[in-house]
Amino acid sequence: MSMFCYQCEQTAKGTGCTAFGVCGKDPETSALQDLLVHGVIGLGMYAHRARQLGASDAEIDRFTMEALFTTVTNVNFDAQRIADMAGRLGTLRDRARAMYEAAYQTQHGSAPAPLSGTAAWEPAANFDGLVRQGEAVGIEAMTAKFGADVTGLVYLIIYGLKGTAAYADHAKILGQEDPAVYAFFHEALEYLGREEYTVNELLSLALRVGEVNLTVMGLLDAANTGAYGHPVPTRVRITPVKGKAILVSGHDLKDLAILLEQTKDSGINIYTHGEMLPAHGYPELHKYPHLVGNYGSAWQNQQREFDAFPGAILMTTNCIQKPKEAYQGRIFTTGLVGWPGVTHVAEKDFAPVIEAALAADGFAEDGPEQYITVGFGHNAVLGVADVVIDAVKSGAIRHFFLIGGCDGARSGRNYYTELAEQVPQDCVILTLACGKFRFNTLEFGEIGGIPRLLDIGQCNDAYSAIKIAGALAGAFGVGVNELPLSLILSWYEQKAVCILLSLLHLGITGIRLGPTLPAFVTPDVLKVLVEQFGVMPTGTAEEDLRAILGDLTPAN
Ligand code: SF4
Ligand code: SF3
Repeated sequence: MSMFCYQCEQTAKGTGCTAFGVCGKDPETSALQDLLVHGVIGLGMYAHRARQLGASDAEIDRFTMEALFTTVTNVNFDAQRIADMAGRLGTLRDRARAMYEAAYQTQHGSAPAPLSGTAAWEPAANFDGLVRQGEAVGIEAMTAKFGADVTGLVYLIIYGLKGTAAYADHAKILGQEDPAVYAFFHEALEYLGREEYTVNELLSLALRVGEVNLTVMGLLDAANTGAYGHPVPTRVRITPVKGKAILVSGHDLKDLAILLEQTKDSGINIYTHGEMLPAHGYPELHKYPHLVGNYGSAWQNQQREFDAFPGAILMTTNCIQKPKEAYQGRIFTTGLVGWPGVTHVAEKDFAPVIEAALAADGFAEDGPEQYITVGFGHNAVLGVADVVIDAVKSGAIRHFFLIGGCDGARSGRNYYTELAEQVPQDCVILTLACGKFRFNTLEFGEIGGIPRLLDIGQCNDAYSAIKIAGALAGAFGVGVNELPLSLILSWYEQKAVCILLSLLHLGITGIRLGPTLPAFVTPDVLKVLVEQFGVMPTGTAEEDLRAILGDLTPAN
């Protein structure tokens, strides 16, 4: 059985995983994920038409997000769970069709013509049948029909939607939803289901994904800060504390909050891993004394780091990798994450995680104290905007670098460490997402009391970075492109795709993107991105710094 997937940066040979995913995704899971995307397009075709007639359904809206999020890289490798979702998708598509037909009947007094193509898909009766259906509807089938450029653009939109769906799902979990977001998803999916594409329409739809993603990241910002307060600069211990331990990874702050509550009298210490690090900056999470610190680094180091961690591990979202046997019995998934054979905590009763932590050795002694600082969200940074603006005006701060994005395992990512190290002393580095683990323990010092390294948060906190940039531009009376600010981004999976689309939607030019360009961006599409947006691949740290700053000697 073969497969084709090119949705992430580590795709095989830089072109596509064809025999087995570099991420560990097997061909069956890949086919079932393709089927989910196909089915959700058909669902969107009916849901969009129904909404235009005034009818919508909260379960259909939410499931659209969950289905797309499930197919994001490193989220769910459990083929059976994905097959189950495909079955539920069929049921909800039927419900969307009935909703549309009833609304049409009410308004027009007659039944609408049935939709064909993707909207008419009927889920196969069993697992093997579903896999076979998935094999027939993937990227290769589309490329044969429409060519690489159009297929690449369609998948640029699908990947952007997947990333945005992940953020929308996080926001929904904390009670923030916007019907306009669901309406856009169904409209976009309906367009994709029509299979009559023009390059211009696809490009403008891709930018609209970016626009809606901005709205969604705003919702998520409101959700996170509403539930847990605005992040404040917070020192985080990055070495172990003696005692039993649970490590929490992923992006879902609510899962962490629930676990903190359930463990508060257990004597177990809780640590963050990867994208959970920014949680320490939120007052309502930081208040738990047993949230003792951060352990390890970015997701791609998890096999080594989880192996060495003497406690239980909870994966709340992407990015999970194949668990090593050594910790298979003490790693748990929750939410949409899945790995076959790993215990899944569906109902947020983390008792099995707590038991596993108590059964494990825990840390025998304290590690040497070492700290980093997180918590520079938009509220904290803009709270000292006057100081920052004065420092820019006086020349104390020459330039800002946003060095952020997803990390990954492939070589070439040392670029980001080298760049951060070589940024001159009169420049400030803003960072976010998991790429920062390559340099966030280095000592960067301060400029007039402002730390030279400001950790804004998770990848979705790109929203904070955009707010900060917008406020600075406003204060200086210029556009964001005229600010002394350079964006140097690392991408790995589909959340980075939707953030890039948001930046392009905002008209931000001159973004450097690495460590390699997406395989689904064909040379012709790349030409458009270069001509219209000045997107460029990363070079070497020194070349890029010279191109941005000219002289690398600090002015003071
Ligand atoms: Fe390959 Fe990435 Fe797809 Fe996994 S998600 S199969 S690594 S392209
Ligand atoms: Fe991306 Fe997995 Fe790190 Fe949220 S999500 S940043 S790679």
